[in-house]
Amino acid sequence: MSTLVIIPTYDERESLPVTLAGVRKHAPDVDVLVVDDASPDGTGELADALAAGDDHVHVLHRAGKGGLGAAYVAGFGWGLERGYDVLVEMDADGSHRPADLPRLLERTAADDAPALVIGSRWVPGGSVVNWPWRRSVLSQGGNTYVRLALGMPVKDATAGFRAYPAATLRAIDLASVESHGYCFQVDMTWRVVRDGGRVAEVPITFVERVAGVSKMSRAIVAEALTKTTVWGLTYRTRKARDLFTRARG
Ligand SMILES: Nc1nc2c(ncn2[C@@H]2O[C@H](COP(=O)(O)OP(=O)(O)OP(=O)(O)O)[C@@H](O)[C@H]2O)c(=O)[nH]1
Ligand SMILES: [Mg+2]
Repeated sequence: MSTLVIIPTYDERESLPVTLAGVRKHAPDVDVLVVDDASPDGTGELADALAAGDDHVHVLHRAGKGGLGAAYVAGFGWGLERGYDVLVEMDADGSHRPADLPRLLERTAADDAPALVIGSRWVPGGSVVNWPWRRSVLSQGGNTYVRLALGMPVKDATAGFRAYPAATLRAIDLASVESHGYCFQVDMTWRVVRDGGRVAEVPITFVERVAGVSKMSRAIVAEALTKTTVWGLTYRTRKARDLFTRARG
């Protein structure tokens, strides 16, 4: 089975080489695609230099900062065109441990493989290292809200370490995915669940970045909150309307 690990980067000069080396060590057979949005700190050029010395590493350059979601959609397109069987999302900043990657891939390769495998912080066995309590509360509170608003049985829908069988991504109209930050992860999860896809959560240890700057912002949290609420209300209204129509008809 051929696997592509997609790593979006924006100013990750310090972290990227460490993450890349970790992936190559723990999953030597997989290919890696770095999707760089013209990082001002030169991460794109660094990625090119690393790719020049390793056939398993590729780089996709984009013109400017377009958000995590757009970077992944471009990376998915690149990977699907080339026929990869499994496409993995992974941060460059060290938060997603390459050591956890083989367990994620194992679950994806199983006979009864689900439509999506999430590396989850909020299932038994999962954890977060070095987060201030505020970040923890935000993530757990956000995920509880997502679960209730969308009625989706997923503990960590905002998680960014995940593996998709190609068939799952082919069934999604990727061009219509407009979400940017964490919201992109919720959006994708919701699309899988709405289409009847099964989601599995594998516990991971999430480690707060030690170098570089977080791209998390108030705008990203607001986007996730607003869109989740709208999706939940739209879905419930539609379901209620269907029930009503059926009862009358
Ligand atoms: N190509 C691209 N990558 C991005 C963009 N925004 C964030 N990233 C990358 O996406 C990954 C996750 O971003 P982070 O800054 O770690 O954001 P986060 O993980 O939500 O926030 P923290 O938990 O605070 O680290 C990192 O590898 C970033 O470099 C973007 O606009 N374009
Ligand atoms: Mg991060």
